[in-house]
Amino acid sequence: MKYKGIIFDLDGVICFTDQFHYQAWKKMADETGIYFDEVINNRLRGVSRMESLNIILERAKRVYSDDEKEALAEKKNRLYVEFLQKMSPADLKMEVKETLEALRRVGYKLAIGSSSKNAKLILERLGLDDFFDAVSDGTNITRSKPDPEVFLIAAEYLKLAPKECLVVEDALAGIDAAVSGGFDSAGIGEAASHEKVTYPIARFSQLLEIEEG
Ligand code: B16
Ligand code: MG
Repeated sequence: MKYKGIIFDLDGVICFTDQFHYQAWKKMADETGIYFDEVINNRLRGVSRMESLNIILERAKRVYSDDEKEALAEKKNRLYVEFLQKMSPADLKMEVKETLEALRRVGYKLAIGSSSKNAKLILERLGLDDFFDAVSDGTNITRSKPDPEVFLIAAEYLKLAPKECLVVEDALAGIDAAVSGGFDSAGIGEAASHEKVTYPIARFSQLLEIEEG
């Protein structure tokens, strides 16, 4: 096997909570009187909560204090968590579930490398709380993607070197993070077009072909 471990981004790879992020940010922005749309939302993929807010505030008509920003980020998160509470194992795509199980059978160590502070809640809602060998997320990092910290910590949790791990990402910032951490990567969605991605893939199940190749 070319790799011993696989580190998965969560949002956009294992689950699809983009619309929940969008709707929660949109409500916060509308109530605060700040313009926000799906194009701006695309720039928030893989980016931390506070950095996402800073991007949204580029369209604000005044400067917000740190305390005000905390309050806005908390408001968005409360709305977002309400959506997450409605998720269930039925929201885990069969293709994702079966591929993860097949990769596990092959003998890979499997980890999560997500910017989200809600990663453990999402895994629990999907019925994946005990599935991964390690979870590195927004609660154990000080720098968000494109910094490689979240993936370096995931590799450390797996007791593997970056070269022994493959990172799976949907965000351009996530591929940048993988590259600067010394990881090979598989890019899905927008990340498949990154010029430095090792394996562009169109479907999650193609990870099984990488293992064979
Ligand atoms: P939270 P990922 C990222 O998750 C999302 O893509 C990004 O849109 C979000 O702002 C970030 O998590 C922080 O999420 O507010 O829940 O801490 O793609 O790195 O799994
Ligand atoms: Mg993502």
